[in-house]
Amino acid sequence: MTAESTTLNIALVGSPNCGKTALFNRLTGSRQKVANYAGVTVERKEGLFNTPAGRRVRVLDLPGAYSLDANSPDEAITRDLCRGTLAGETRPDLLVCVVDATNLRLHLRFVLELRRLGQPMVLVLNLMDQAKRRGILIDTALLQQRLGMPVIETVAIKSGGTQALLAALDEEAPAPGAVEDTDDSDLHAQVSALLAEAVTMPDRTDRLDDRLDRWLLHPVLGLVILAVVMFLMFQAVFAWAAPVQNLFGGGIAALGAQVGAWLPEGPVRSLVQDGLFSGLGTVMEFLPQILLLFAFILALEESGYLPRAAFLLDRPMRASGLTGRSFIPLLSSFACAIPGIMATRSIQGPRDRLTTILVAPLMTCSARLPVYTLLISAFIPRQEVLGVFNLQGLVMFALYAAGIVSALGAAWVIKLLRRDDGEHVLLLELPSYRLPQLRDLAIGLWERASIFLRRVTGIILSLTVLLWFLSTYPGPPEGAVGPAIDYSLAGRIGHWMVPFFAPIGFTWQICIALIPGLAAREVAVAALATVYAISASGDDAAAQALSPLIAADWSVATALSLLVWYVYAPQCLSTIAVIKRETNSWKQAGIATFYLFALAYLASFITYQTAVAWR
Ligand SMILES: Nc1nc2c(ncn2[C@@H]2O[C@H](COP(=O)(O)OP(=O)(O)OP(=O)(O)O)[C@@H](O)[C@H]2O)c(=O)[nH]1
Ligand SMILES: [Mg+2]
Repeated sequence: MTAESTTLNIALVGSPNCGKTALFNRLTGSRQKVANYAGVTVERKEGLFNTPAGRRVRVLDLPGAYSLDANSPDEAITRDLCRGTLAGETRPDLLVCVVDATNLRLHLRFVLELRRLGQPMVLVLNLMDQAKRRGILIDTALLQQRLGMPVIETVAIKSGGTQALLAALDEEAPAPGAVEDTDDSDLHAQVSALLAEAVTMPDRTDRLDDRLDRWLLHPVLGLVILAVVMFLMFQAVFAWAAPVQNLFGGGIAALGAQVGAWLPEGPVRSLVQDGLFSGLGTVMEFLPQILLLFAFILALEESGYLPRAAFLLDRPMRASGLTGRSFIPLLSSFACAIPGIMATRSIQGPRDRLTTILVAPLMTCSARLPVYTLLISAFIPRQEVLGVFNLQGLVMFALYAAGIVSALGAAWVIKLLRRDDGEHVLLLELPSYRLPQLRDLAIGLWERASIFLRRVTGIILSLTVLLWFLSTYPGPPEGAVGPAIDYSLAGRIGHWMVPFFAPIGFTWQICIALIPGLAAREVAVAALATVYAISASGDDAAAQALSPLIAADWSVATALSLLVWYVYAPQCLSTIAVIKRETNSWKQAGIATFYLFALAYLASFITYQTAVAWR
């Protein structure tokens, strides 16, 4: 039998945050999400690669688990795969058991537990660079002998850091049962014995991590620092991105005017100018801002700070019926609720998990940024507050805060309505602090930018063109007075929706924009731009920027009401679909849709009526 003739099936198993996904990416050249906290991977991922000797290997990346007693849905995948009971998967030929070499005391226990399964295994000591830097000495030969399996050192983040593993895969896999473990003494005792023999820890205990934690985990100071970090993030997204964004927007508008002037008058020109440049261009402008937000989130994810923030927030969050465990899923929801909702798979308690899923859409996702930014720049004066802050940035922060506070409130209500299934103590592994690598950040941002561009050129483009079509046809009848769009299908739908939305101050143009906004929130902005550009083209042939148009057309009360609407509105069908999938229940998806919609209407109503009465 030659090495090429069969595919070797291997699975990467081990405790959370030991670098399994980093190894997987290095081996297969893929770009699965890697971050410095436990529970990043929640689904199995499959990849293929060839060893230097030409052996074909199929590798599974699995969610991290501390033991085979799974508590959460993601850990159950790992448990079932190792036991060979996972639907649609055969038992792997070789378990590649990965551990964090700086954290052997915690991670070796799982290795010993896995060894009892009696399957062919190799042990991979990852993060060897960190272990060496800290002066941790590991006698791998001795470890190999005591464990009865090959022990390999890797550095998953370095190119060539997996050579030893690749070489090991080229050797014949050990026969099943060869490493059968008969020692049934306490696993903890076994780990201690192994460590005493094979590992020498450095004497120096005062590490940078501990010194940092003294500040960052301080019950009062820690919370203050967390608030400052979050605040800086939002202020930056608004204040720092603005110049780049204006430049970018200006470029798109200038290009639109050029192309428009070059095209002959008629429907094609209207489509290109009103649909593509006004509609899509308005969304494109937000790329710098969205990337800045992601840069912040990515840097936080790699730094190791997030689990600490979760730890700090555990107590305050318990007051509302959540725990610190929900923090990371909720923070991811700032990017998009979909990965946030999927990240809840690492939450143990089913009730905690459901609550987190139901409130995740209240976190302000990046698709809402265009809507917020547009309205804020049109209606909120650019003023300095207290010399350092910018009023527009403050309003943005307030909108994010409103989302967070509402999420906590909603969780509190859900807690009242549902019986608790017991308390869950927060057990979190605090990873080492790490300076985010520029290269990783760049890759992460590139991924984000391409997702955004794919959205823009896919769903947003098609909906914008569709909306342009509906807003243009049918054309006005002979001798019609008033803007042509009033006679179009979209215009009629908008007018037909107005009575329902008038109490919250929405104009018919807003009503039109709400519909395509269901598919992707950014489309609401593109839709408004298209509708206004078409409405304006009668008297003002050159397509205008949206912001001055709405500033002239809407009252401040309407603008505020729309801002508040977007804090709550469940206007994203994909989110509802993911809630259905993750809870496996139409009822929960229905509850989420209904309560978010009701909250949105109520909050907008209060805002609009108060703002009108105020003036
Ligand atoms: N210095 C160093 N960092 C590493 C190494 N391998 C992984 N990392 C970092 O360790 C962190 C965790 O890596 P992941 O690959 O996401 O860990 P995982 O085991 O897949 O984690 P879960 O999916 O949560 O189970 C990330 O911040 C990586 O950049 C390594 O060999 N050296
Ligand atoms: Mg992973």
